[in-house]
Amino acid sequence: MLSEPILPSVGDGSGFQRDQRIHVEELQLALRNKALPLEGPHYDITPTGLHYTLIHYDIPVVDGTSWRLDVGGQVRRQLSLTLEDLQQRPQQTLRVTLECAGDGRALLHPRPISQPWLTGAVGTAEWTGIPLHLLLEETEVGEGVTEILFTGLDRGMEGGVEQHYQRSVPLDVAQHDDLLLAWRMNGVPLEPQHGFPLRLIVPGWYGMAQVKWLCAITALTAPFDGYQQAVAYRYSKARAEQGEPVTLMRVRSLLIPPGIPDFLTRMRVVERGLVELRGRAWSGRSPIAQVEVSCDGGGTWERAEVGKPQSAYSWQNWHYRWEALTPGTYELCCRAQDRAGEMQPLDQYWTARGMGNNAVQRVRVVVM
Ligand SMILES: Nc1nc2c(c(=O)[nH]1)N[C@H]1C(S)=C(S)[C@@H](COP(=O)(O)O)O[C@H]1N2
Ligand SMILES: [Mo]
Repeated sequence: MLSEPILPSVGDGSGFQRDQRIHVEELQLALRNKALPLEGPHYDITPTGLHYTLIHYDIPVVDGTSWRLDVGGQVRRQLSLTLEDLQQRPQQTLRVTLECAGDGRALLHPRPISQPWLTGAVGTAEWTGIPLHLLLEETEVGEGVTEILFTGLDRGMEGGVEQHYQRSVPLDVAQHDDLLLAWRMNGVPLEPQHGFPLRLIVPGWYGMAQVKWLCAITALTAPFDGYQQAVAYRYSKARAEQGEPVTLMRVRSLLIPPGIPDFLTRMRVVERGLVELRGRAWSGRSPIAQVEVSCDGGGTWERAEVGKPQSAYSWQNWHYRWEALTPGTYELCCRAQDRAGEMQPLDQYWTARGMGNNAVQRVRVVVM
């Protein structure tokens, strides 16, 4: 049972509903799971301390020397590997943008109650580890295997179900060259909150697939129907409806708020003149085709300059010169379109669990 909502939200100056009250439990989650600050997209690679985090239960305390990864299920050769065993195998480093599927949830009206992300449940890091397909080849996945299941050490209750955090990916996805079992983030061992000692990286997919604190990999011959797969990460119009599974990141962009902020409201104050607007855009399906900027809340749009992809899986930068010549109040927006033709909507993308809301970001600015 949730407590009575007691805290009126004051908004972040970006369209957050002022009339909706938040529950203390949402605040509690928000303080455990932090977002990338909106100035964070200045960095190509997000400094680890600024990378968003999402942890369903508790961060497990893991002793790296006694830890093992068990690979089993429908396989020819079962494996039980130490971290050293894994590190002696071939390694690969990939720059990957991760985003939580619930990013933008707290901007929804009505607001689904869960981790109340506004914007910024996103970050980009360099992940180093062993390509998953090498381990699958070594263990020899057996006949009839359709999915590979990943189990985290963390345990908790969710929707009344006691569980380890678990997710599966279809076999053909698991066999892709670029999935990693990563033990390094930005050149150093994973920090506890990011999955020490080992996590899965599934480039292009939303965060829920990137299982942290991995302890087991299991080859399955039937669809995994655990909570995080069959219930939690679904697109549906009602909680009772199962809906479609959440997979690849939907197209999205962020704008770094210009000028200086007001402490409480985060309203921006900008000096009159030419203002260089910058931001990032990404999509799990394809590179970005274009980014547009609006200075009047989405009424009129102009093309921004989009930078080249720095890797197949990392966000792209964009910039736009805004001629802020007339004092007044403005609402800045940016919207990206990917090469698959998907474009961010002006209106919210509402689903019962608040997944994949990629509506355009809004930044209120006063030009002095
Ligand atoms: N074992 C485990 N893995 C997990 C989670 C978790 O709670 N437990 N959260 C997932 C979700 S929902 C997201 S968005 C990403 C966040 O990864 P990060 O905290 O490293 O940014 O981890 C995923 N992997
Ligand atoms: Mo997430």
